[in-house]
Amino acid sequence: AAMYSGAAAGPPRRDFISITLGPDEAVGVGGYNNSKAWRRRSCWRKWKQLSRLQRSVILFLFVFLALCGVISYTSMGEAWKSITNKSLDDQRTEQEISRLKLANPAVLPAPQKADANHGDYPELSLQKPPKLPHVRRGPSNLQIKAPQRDTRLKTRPDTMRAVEELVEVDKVEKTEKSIISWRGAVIEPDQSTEPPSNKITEPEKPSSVEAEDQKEPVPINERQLAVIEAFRHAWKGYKDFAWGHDELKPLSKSYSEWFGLGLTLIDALDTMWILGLKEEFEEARKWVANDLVFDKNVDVNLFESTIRILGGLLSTYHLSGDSLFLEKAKDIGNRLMPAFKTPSKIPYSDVNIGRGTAHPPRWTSDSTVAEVTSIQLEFRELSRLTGDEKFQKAVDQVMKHVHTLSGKNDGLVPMFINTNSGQFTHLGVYTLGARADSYYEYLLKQWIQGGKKENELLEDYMRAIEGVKKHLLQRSEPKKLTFVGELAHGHFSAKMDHLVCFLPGTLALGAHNGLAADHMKLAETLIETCYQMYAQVETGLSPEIVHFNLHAQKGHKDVEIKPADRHNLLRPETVESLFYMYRFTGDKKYQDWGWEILQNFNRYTRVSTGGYTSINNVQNPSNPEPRDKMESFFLGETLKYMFLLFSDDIDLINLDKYIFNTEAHPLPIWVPA
Ligand code: DMJ
Repeated sequence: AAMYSGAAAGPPRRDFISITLGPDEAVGVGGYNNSKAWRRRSCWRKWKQLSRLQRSVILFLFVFLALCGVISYTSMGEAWKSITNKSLDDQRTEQEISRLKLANPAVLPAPQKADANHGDYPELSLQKPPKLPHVRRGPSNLQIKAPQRDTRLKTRPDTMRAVEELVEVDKVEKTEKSIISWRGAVIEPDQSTEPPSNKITEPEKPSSVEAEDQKEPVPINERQLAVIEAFRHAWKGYKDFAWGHDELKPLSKSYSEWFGLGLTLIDALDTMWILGLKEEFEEARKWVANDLVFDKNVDVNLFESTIRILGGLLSTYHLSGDSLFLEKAKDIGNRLMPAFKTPSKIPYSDVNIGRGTAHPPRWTSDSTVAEVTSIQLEFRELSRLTGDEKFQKAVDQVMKHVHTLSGKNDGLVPMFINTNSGQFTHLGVYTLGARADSYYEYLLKQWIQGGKKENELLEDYMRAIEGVKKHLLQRSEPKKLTFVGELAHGHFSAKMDHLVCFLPGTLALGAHNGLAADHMKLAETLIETCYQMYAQVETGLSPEIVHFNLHAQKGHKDVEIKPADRHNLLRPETVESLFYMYRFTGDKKYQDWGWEILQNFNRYTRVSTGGYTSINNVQNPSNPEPRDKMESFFLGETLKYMFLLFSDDIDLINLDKYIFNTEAHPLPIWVPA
């Protein structure tokens, strides 16, 4: 057998070293002995048989090959090492880049130490006003981008055609540019919103921001595009005829003033941010920076200005990271504080924000229960951001006081409370509609905002829902729709305000947060009822109030409408609940119902020259009798909830991280899930 290349049996040639095996050693000849000892001995014998020269050459070759091996191993190793190092360096750079990307989003500064313990309520996680750059956005590749396609929009009465056109444009543009990154909209509250106590006991959670940031952006769909189109149409009217004023009067091409504070503009700020309307947002921001002045001799309603103005500024601050909005929020928050200077600490309904005086309405010293108990999310957040606990103290005191009051009926509250005595007045009337509605909503939402620790709030909420079940639920005929009626001095009334349609969404939110599963069941039946309040009406739009039929009558539907109640103010509650229901169930029927409602708003309330109007008669499709007013909540709430309803991106305002105030302004949950 050849030992070295080129070696063959036969006499050695000069330039070859060959080993010739004797016939007795050839495999297969004689007996085959392949034992290790035999092989070792046999090799040694061969080696001995070699000439000196042959042995030296073999040894030389051995050493030579060994040296080559060592040299080439070292140089390969170096090359390998540098390749590996380079890729590690690259990875690090990418991580740094992504960290930098993440540093830009609306990030709150680390919370300060809270030194006060507020009884049953969680400690304030106070924060110093952050030092933030003027306007902070995600890095260019992540920045929220106003869809270019919008500039090509044409204003057409027929929304479907407009949508088709949009979709066509979208299809073309999808090939031209990257999809808008909604993660890039930085809709992400900072993890550092946790109260300090939690910071100490709980380790920093792995940054979900980082993980989510790497998610594929969810593209905007056709229905969302239709919402953007509707918003831009509404905004056009506001901009052309009511810029800087409270509300647009789209038919008379003018405006109405309530507080004289640019209510629609402020209410719509975070909607523009969420919809990605960057240009509009920037323009509105300029107005806030240059023209929004709170030092005005004007009476404002404490509740309305809290939920719309304070709430709107706080949420816009969180989404954009722009400190301008926090400064403005502090300003209005401070100016509203005189409302709490009452004998009972139950605030007055009205405050003069220029003079620093407050008063109840002229005819009474009562305040509305829903109003004094639905300002808490905003004032508590203001305390957390400013480090000034006075805001939270004032509103927590109201809740604690209401918690102890008598006059409730299985958790259901009357509609009025006296600012002198602190007692409920007009006892015996219980509703989940006007004047009581958001009391129930804010019990649950404060509990969630504060990290589910404030037991009194939860107790009051759970008891109230039991009260609703016991006293206010009935079923209509013929469709057997479950609805929430009213109780007046022991008498049940089958009347339900459209306002009550916030309830399915709130119940679903509670169930999502671990409360009774039957709350979700109830939510499902109630949202069906709210939808029927639209579907059973000629225009497909709900009236302000309906009365349900308790007895089947030939030719009668479940829903009856009184002449005085047949207006529609472009309210959000049903769409709001549809949004929650879709988020928590994924059932597309909720999106379809919302889509029907949007189309009917476009059919009956859209004004061709810009804007949408409330209408007087939802029962008359040929003349719905436009009222000539676009409420600020149409932009602040209705269109925002529509856009969120149609989205399949659960991180577009993640409900485990944000809590919506009653005007649809998202505020961070202090201890996000
Ligand atoms: C809004 O101002 C708020 O949603 C409030 O809670 C009820 N009324 C309007 C919308 O209908």
